[in-house]
Amino acid sequence: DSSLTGMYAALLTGFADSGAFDADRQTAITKYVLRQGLKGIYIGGSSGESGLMSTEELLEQQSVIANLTQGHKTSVIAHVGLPNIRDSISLAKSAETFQFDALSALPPHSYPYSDEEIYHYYSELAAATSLPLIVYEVPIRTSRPLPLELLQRILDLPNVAGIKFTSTDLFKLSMLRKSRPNKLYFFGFDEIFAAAATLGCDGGIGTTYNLLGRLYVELYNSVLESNLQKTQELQSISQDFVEELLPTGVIPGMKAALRSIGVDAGYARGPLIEQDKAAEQRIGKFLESSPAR
Ligand code: NAY
Repeated sequence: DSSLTGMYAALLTGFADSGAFDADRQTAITKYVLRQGLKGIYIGGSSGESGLMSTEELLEQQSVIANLTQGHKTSVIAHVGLPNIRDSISLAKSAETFQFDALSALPPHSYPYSDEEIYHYYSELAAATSLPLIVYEVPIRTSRPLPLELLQRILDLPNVAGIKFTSTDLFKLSMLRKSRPNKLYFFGFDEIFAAAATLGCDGGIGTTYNLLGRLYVELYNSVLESNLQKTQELQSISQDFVEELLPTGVIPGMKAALRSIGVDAGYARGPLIEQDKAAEQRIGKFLESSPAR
C-alpha cells in the first residue's frame, strides 16, 4: 500500500499539570505538528507515552485526533500495541471507525513470549479490522530482536502492510526488504535515518519530527535526489538536536523544546521525569542558534 509512504511524526501526548490526559494540550501539540508538511502522524506510540496511559485515555486521544484531522490531508497511523490483545483490538476497532489510515503495534512485551505467541498476537490483531497493519521491530523496547524468519512470517499475514524498523541492524532490514519487496519499511531512529533511507526505506517515523518535521521531509527528499552533501548536512543538524535531548531523555526533552518555542505541550507523565530542570532554557537557546528550525 504505497499510499502510506513518507514521513510521520510519532506524536507526543498532551498532559495537564495534574498528570491527566489533556485535550487542549493534545490539540496544541497536534496543530503545531500538522503545520510541518509531513505525510502524517503516528499516534499512541512510545513517543506518545502510551505505555503510561489507560485504554480509555487512548480512545479519548483517538477521538481528539480524529476531530483535528478531519478534512486534513494528513495520514494517521494509530499505534494500538498494548500489553493485552483485547485492549489492542478495541483500540484497533476504534481506529477503523475513525477511518484512520493504518494500525501499528509493538509486539506483545509484558512477558518473554515465544515466537509462536508473538505470531499469534499479530495474526489476531491483523484480522480484527480491515486496516493495513504496520508491525514493529524495536529491541530497545522489547529486549529482544525478533528472528528474521519470524518477521517474514508476520509480514506474510493478510492485512500486514509493512514494518516500522527501529533497530540498528541495517543488514537485517536489507535482508527483510529483499525477501519481501512488496512491503513497506519505515525507519524509527531519527538520528540515523539517512543510513536506512539510502538502503531503501519507504519513510520514517520519529519523535523529533514533532519539532523538526520540515527538516526530515527535506532529508528524505535529499536522499531520493541522491544529494549526499545535503543529506549529511541535514542529518547532522538532527543529530545535534538529539544529542541536546539526551540529558533529559528524549520525551521530556521534546516537551521542553516545544515549550521553549511557545507550544503549550506540558510535561511528560511519571515515572518519566525531566531530570534537568533548566532543560527548557538550555534547549530553547540551542534552537535559537540552530539551523534546525
Ligand atoms: C514511537 O512512538 O513508537 C516512536 O517514536 C519510535 C521512534 C523513536 N524510537 C523510540 C524507540 O522511541 O524517534 C525515535 C527516537 O525517539 C529517536 O530516534 C531518538 O533516539
